[in-house]
Amino acid sequence: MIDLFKRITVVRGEVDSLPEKVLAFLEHDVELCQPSFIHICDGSDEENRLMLDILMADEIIQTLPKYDNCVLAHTDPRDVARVESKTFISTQLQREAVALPKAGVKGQLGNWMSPRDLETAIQERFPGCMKGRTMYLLAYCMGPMGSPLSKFGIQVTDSAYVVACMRIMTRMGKQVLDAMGDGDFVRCLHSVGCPLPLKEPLQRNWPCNPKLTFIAHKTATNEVMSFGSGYGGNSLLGKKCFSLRIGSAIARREGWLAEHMLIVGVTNPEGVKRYLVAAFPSQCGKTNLAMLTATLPGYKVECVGDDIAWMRFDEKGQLRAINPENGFFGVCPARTSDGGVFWEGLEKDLPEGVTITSWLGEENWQPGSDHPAAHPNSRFCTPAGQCPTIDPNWEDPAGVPIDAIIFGGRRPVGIPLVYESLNWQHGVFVGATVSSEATSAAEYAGHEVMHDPFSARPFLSYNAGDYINHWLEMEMPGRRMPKIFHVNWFRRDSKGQFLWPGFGENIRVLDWILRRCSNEKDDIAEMSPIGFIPKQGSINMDGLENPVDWKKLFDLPKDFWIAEMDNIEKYLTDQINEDLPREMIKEIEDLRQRFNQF
Ligand code: TSX
Ligand code: MN
Repeated sequence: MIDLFKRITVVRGEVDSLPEKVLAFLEHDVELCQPSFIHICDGSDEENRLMLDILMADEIIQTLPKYDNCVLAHTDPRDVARVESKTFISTQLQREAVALPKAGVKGQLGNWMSPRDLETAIQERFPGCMKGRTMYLLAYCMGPMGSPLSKFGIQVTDSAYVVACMRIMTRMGKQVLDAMGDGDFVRCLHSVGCPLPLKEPLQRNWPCNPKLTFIAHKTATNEVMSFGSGYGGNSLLGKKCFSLRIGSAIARREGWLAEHMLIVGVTNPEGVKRYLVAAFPSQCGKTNLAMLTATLPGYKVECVGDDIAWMRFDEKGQLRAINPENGFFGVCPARTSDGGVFWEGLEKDLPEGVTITSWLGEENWQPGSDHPAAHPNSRFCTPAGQCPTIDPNWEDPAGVPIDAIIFGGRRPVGIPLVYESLNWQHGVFVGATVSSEATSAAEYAGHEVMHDPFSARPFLSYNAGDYINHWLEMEMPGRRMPKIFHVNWFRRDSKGQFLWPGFGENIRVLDWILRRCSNEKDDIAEMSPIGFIPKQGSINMDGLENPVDWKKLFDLPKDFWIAEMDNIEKYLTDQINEDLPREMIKEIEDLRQRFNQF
């Protein structure tokens, strides 16, 4: 046995029984972080109870007695979101990681760090960072166990909160170590960055280190290093770090797609079921769409995933998708005095006499207060299998067949409810030019429309020009290319009123989209400069509470679009410059041409 472990108490599991490569990884990180204890996670219920007991004792979580097996954690108010400015991709050459912007332009498509600077950053943070704490080692699988599309990861962390959440968000435990054998895995190191004894008192008992927070990815070697934050997006490394950033780098090498997309199955009244994926920037209600309750009779929407899709063409040329995750990490609530949860909009449903405690701990928070009860980025974490509308095929190792890809954004003006791209290349252009009113899930504020190519801007791990190229290269003879659409639930009239009721009524748009994918003989679309748009009356509007103004929903104001095209061209050429595939320049030219003739 290695000397290193003699000085450290292994409180659970046996380091000797670990696969050789896992042991080498553990050894390296033990030497670096110097924990006092080691715990090899087995993923059992008993272990989970132990994690929750530890978190209760540390007063990090409290139970919510109104529900079974449900706990609430309040974080340090400084640790509530992903931190894009502190998220880095490290590669030998800068241009591998980020596109070279035009001279004098600040790049917005990711932060690069040189291997030397990364080493310095690591040495400034990790040595001794787990002193006095337990290092947990957890083996996990992204994707259904046994699926050829799944991938393994190992995360070491000093947070019991992370262990408990990773057990929900991934397939985690001993069965994964057994299945992995001496196979490959993504190496993930996480520390909250608060060695014991503490140098500063904790805020709300939540260990974190906001000053030194930093998340780095070595895409060439499948490694993630995250320091200083316990917030899910920064600490549950299977999700954004592995499934999107490392995942898309692997996908590029291996010829598949790792995308920031929900996956749903839609069944129509004839019983025909089709699957689609959709990408939206933050604050567009992606999880709401993934868990849609259809208002049209006879339609059913079932959820495969709400955040990430791993997609590959099979040997028959059919695109198939898996959800690499095992849980949902959704936006939610504040606590009520009866041990339940509350979120903005549920004021009317509060039982008599029940009061709300805000996320900052103020009791008797009142609806209508000048600040919200829940932090706008507060989250729940729950197993996907518990979703009432989970798709029966959600864990199919082969993945589900995908017929349509939807992009979308929150666009108050100019962009119609739905349109279909003219072909694959035009669809890639539609994805590359996604924009949306700004987000609160990251550190931005305000309401300007921001570009978010493929809704993946915060998750890009290689040059955006190469990313677009990779999408273009998906099209090959013998492949049945899915149709690509764009939707906008958020168009407003001149008085600021939403033109589309949204939510469950969006099934009407999904129905139109899937009819377009079914070679239906009915002629339901017509050509426009931006692509195919629905023929008037071709979207089922039966039973809508209020009539919709078709003309305003589908109008293509020429002045808006001329400005939009200038804006798109400037953004793509400013940001991606020499690395922009010429196909995108061609698409802008063709779009201008089509508007000229319009
Ligand atoms: O999630 C939303 N979706 C997708 C649902 C499947 N939201 C909420 C966004 C915040 C995350 C929406 N908000 C949607 C939508 O389709 N549409 C809107 C805008 C809207 C808001 C309120 C109304 C209508 C539209 N109310 C009435 O029409 C009465
Ligand atoms: Mn997401």
